[in-house]
Amino acid sequence: MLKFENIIARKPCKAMLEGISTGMFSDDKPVYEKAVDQHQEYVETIESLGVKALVLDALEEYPDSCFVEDPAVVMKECAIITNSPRESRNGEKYEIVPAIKKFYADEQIFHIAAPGTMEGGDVMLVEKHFYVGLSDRTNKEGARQFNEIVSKFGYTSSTIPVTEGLHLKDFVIYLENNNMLVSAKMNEVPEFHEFNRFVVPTEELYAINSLNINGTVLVPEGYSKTLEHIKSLGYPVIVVNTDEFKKIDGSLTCLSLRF
Ligand code: CIR
Repeated sequence: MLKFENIIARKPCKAMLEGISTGMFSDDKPVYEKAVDQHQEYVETIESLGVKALVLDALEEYPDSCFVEDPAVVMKECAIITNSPRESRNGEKYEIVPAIKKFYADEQIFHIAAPGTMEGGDVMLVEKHFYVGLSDRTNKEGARQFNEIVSKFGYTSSTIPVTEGLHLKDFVIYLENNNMLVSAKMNEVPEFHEFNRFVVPTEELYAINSLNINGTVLVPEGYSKTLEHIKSLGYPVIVVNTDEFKKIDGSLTCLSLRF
């Protein structure tokens, strides 16, 4: 099992009201003050599981900058700075570097370069294999460069088309111990058939993006069927309210880099 010692998070900014939204989960605007409280609760919950948190200051220039999972992909051996194709998010890749440099030496830091694009929400690690979603945010060239980098460290990777919405991890999550949460569509993907899959009911789609932190699974508030399933697999669970982030398509994994 992956053992995380650190997370990097970034406080939400007031400009999050202008964050990008597909309307996939809600048409409402987030309430900044509530988001601040929810963010703090998220960080404290992860800290309560024995993980150290580096919490970065809010960045008003980038409405979606609290979603630090997207501008970088981190693992024990290296960090990869990604390259968002969305103009309002692309500059986050520069802003995350100082935090990354606190943990990684220069020779451990790599970059996805144009014409390659990628966001971390499309990258899912299963043991030593990365599944990389090909989406509106991550293209084939980005996935090719990613493969070249991670293969230096003994990882493999393959691509999975994302056709339902934003990122791969909105539709499939690996919970460890061979367990996966999937959408009905991801349930059909042959690469995932070797896993013990739970098809999350359509009305609970947001709960796919649950997050295993060192054996305990954080589950978004309000999704009883998925919660009961995760409990039945034997995981201790903690329910976390991320409703304000959900309004701009942000879920649990998006709010941290974990390593
Ligand atoms: C965006 O559309 O970029 C943000 N509003 C949401 C990003 C969510 N990130 C993630 O799932 N990793």
